[in-house]
Amino acid sequence: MNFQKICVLGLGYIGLPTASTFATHGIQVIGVDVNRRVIETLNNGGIHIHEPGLRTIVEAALKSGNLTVVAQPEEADAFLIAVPTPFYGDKTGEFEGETYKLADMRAVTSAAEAIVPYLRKGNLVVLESTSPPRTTVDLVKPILERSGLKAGSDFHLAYSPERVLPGQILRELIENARVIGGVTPESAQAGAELYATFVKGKIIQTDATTAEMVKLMENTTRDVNIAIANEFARLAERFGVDVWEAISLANLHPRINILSPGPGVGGHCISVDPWFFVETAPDVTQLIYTARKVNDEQPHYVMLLLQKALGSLKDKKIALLGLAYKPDVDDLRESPAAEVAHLLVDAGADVRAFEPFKVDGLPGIPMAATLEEALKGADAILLLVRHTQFCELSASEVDALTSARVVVDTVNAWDQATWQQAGFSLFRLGVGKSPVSA
Ligand code: SAJ
Repeated sequence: MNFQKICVLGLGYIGLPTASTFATHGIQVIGVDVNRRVIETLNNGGIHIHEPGLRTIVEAALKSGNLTVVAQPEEADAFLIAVPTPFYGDKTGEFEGETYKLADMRAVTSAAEAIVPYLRKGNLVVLESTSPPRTTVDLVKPILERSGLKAGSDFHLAYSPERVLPGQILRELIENARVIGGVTPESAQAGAELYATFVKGKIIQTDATTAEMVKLMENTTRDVNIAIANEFARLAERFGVDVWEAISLANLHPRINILSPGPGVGGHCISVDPWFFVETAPDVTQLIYTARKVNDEQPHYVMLLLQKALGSLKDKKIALLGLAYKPDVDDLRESPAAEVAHLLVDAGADVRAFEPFKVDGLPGIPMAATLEEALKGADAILLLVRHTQFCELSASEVDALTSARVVVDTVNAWDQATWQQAGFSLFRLGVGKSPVSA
């Protein structure tokens, strides 16, 4: 197929990099967003998303005239849907007494509806939003067929999961392997031809529901593997073992790769996607459900660890280091560190959080503008994110800035012996040998 003009619906973390990359590869791209502020920001030369290199490519795409940002779709050769699929905050499902979260598919529904008036014979529509299995055939296809055209014969329809890592999006968009699942083999072929515009990784064709499952399976596997690491941490504390040492020894086995325990699982993918399986098949997803629960409980577990180290939390001054959902990013969405902060505030602790990548932090969490400010006068230091700059802090440097003697490290950043020598009691998550068991 010959693609000269495409329409990308949703200019968020995935849609904007994708639209800009197509535009800088010579395709005319109509970028559509329902949020007027997003459109204004982009058209005024600004950017609403932090991602290394994104500003440069968006500027280049706009300057070339290949990218235009508007509120409504128009006729095009292909339509890409890259809108968010979060879960509902207030609606849950229930299976045998256990509640689970429900995907909010309203943005996908409206994006598909917005395409209908512009859909023409021979067009291609690709859904990229992470979605529950069968969304392409059971939700998107019937909406698009309201146009009077039939998917698979009059127009092509495919699902292609986005698998890029935040922080590496622009590189991975081009280099990663890309799966395209069509409602027919011809639809998959049309999708493969579109992405071949810039994808250098392998492009693999399959059916739409397989492609949807692939994405959910990747992130669910990661979630379950982190859950078992978190459970190993609890076991190690019980048995007087250092889980970090045990994991590194187990990982010497050629077929074992245990992930890292920590304060929980955050971000808008791994802590969300497994629910899409649970929601659509609660009777066969006990393991996935339990893993989600283990990871969601982890912030509470960290609070208990701090409580064990410190006694009561009431009015204790806690210097909380890191609020981001993972190391060296400024993204605080679904962050377990932020969840810990909220739990501590609710428990009456006097929290001062320092997040070097976003010093403004989040509403409801008292913030310190600098590390010095957070540490000064603290009763305890709680390390929640493995930011490089925190890993590089030495015990003596910290000693000079604080009167706190209790330090809790949830991410294995600091060496027990060095910190003990500097006069701190260092408690580490998953370490039964630490002062926790003394
Ligand atoms: N985490 C741990 N222990 C670990 C690894 C991670 O507790 O050993 C935590 C992190 O701190 C973080 C959360 O898990 O809170 C998720 O971080 P991540 O780096 O595993 O994943 P994301 O959400 O940044 O990106 C993932 C990636 N998926 C996989 O690695 C399978 C990425 O490729 C996907 O594109 C992305 O989800 C997505 O958009 O779905």
